[in-house]
Amino acid sequence: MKPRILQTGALSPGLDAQLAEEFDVLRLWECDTPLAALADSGAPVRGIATSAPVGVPDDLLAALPDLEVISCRGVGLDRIDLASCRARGIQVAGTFGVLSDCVADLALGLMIDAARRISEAERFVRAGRWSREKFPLATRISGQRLGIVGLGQIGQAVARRAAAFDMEIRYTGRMEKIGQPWAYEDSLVELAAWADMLVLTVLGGASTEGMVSAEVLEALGPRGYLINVARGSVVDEAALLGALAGGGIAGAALDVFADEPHVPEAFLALENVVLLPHIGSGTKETRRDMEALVLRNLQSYFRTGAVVTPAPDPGAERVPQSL
Ligand code: 8YV
Repeated sequence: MKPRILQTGALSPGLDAQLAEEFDVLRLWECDTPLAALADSGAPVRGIATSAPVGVPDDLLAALPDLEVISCRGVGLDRIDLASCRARGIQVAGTFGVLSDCVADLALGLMIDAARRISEAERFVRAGRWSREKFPLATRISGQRLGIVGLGQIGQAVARRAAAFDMEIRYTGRMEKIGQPWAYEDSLVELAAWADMLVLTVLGGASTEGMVSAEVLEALGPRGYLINVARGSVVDEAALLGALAGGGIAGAALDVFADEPHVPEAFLALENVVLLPHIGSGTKETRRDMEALVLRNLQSYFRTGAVVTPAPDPGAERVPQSL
């Protein structure tokens, strides 16, 4: 008999079809009353396939007493209660390893876009302003100082790329990483004060909520840029809006927001911010690899009892805080 799993939302036509072939899938997003559908579902639900932005809501987790495994498309697992999964012996897998390059590529793109004002310049040309006005000078990124917040796989991939731009690199995080060539700074405020650009590649969730505060933005200062490819929750959005509008920082580039897909109106009116619809891992190649891993984690669990790319242990003494 095929193991019964629950899918929280459509992932891709290919993966949805593969999941349906291998498992007895309860498609939650097609149910009018999802929790009632669970009660009627007959066979116990043993697994979940989900995506990082959706995660597993707490009421759903509580409604699945037989749950054994969660396979998530993505690496930011802040919408899954890892501690309670661990307490219940539920294995949780993310798509670690396969999206770091793509997210780092985008971070570099955003760094260049924000500093060189590429999106703004493009809007300038499209608006027919070139023949009448001069486009203002931008800021060089080569040779500038880059502060990375969270030196996990993505942060390291950003650092390697930035090194090719002769950038000076420092990082902060919960702990110093042994064996890294980049200088560690234990205070985020100090890192921001040193840096020309601050790139966020840190995990979301309670431990990092609002960590880029008004104080951090003030330290980054009027010549500094903030790049966020992590989670919107890491930044105090009201403080960021104030800093962008009032010249407290030079600019920002954001792929993520606190309440996606809603982007606060006030951002839309600002020229000095690049706004993207959470596309860090959004390439055909990376999504194909992520989807293969979502499937492989479930297959591996049901064949061997262990997922291939497990989430870090939330009970570990020093839990990594980086994506
Ligand atoms: C995607 C992400 O947006 O990995 C993450 O944490 O947020 C992104 O890769 C997501 O997984 C798409 O479903």
